[in-house]
Amino acid sequence: MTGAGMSAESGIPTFRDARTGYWARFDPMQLASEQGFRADPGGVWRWYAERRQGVRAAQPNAGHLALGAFAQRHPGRLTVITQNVDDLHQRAGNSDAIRLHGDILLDLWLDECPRRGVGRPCDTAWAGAGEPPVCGECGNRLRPGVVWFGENLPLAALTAAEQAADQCEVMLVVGTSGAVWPAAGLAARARGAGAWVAIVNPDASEIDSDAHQLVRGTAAGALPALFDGW
Ligand code: BV8
Repeated sequence: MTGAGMSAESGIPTFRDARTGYWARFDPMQLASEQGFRADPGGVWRWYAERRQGVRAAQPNAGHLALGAFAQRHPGRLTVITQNVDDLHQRAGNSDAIRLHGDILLDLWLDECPRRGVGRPCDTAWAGAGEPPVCGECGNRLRPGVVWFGENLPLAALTAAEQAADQCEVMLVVGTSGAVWPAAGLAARARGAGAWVAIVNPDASEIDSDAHQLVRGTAAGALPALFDGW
């Protein structure tokens, strides 16, 4: 189960790392929420556009590649659950990674199309510079395909993640502060179901007590060593 720290060595800022994290520069509850978007669609859209640029420029790091290589060597033995909205696990070979918080590179319509069934559904007609595209007919806006604070996680993804936590023998929790729920509850769920849980993180997290073993290392440093030879 991975968090933002998994992509830190690919140059994608973590949320809470005080030195570079988004939390340090923006109010995430303001920006990563539906009310924040409705209050300032252009400002939130530009924040995501900047992040999308960073994701597209990033490359999977040695940690992503170690997980991808293991999955190729042992089909069906590794399930990746990620809180991350980038595509680095997928580009490293874990194409079936469970996305708990969606996909930053995807666009969705903000509202149900009022004309569904009576005409062509919403069609992006125009977008002012730095503004989210808008349907010229009904004013519906596009929004990033991520799960915002206060929004439910996709049921299929959450169910698949819970099943993996219930059935796995080992859960590695990599690069998460354990601050965001319900993802943060998956380590305790796996431990409660009998799994051996290890946390890979250079710093303490809010869920360290759920682990049998703490690996004080980074994703790109520790994962290749952990998976070497398997
Ligand atoms: C929901 C997409 C029903 C958007 C994100 C229970 C208790 C308290 C609060 C709640 C609760 N249940 C629900 C809530 C409310 C809320 C929540 O959890 N709030 C928290 C902040 C208190 N949860 C929700 O709203 C969720 N929805 O539950 O729906 C509901 C609805 C309303 C009310 C109740 C229930 C939706 C949550 C999803 C939010 N969307 N992302 C976007 O990206 O813009 S979350 C966002 O944070 C990212 O996905 C990120 O991945 C995620 C979690 O953070 P981390 O991944 O852990 O990243 P962080 O920066 O925190 O930590 C990085 C870690 O990496 C650090 O520990 C660092 O030491 C380490 N690290 C650094 N470098 C490295 C490293 N590790 C390894 N290697 C390195 N090199």
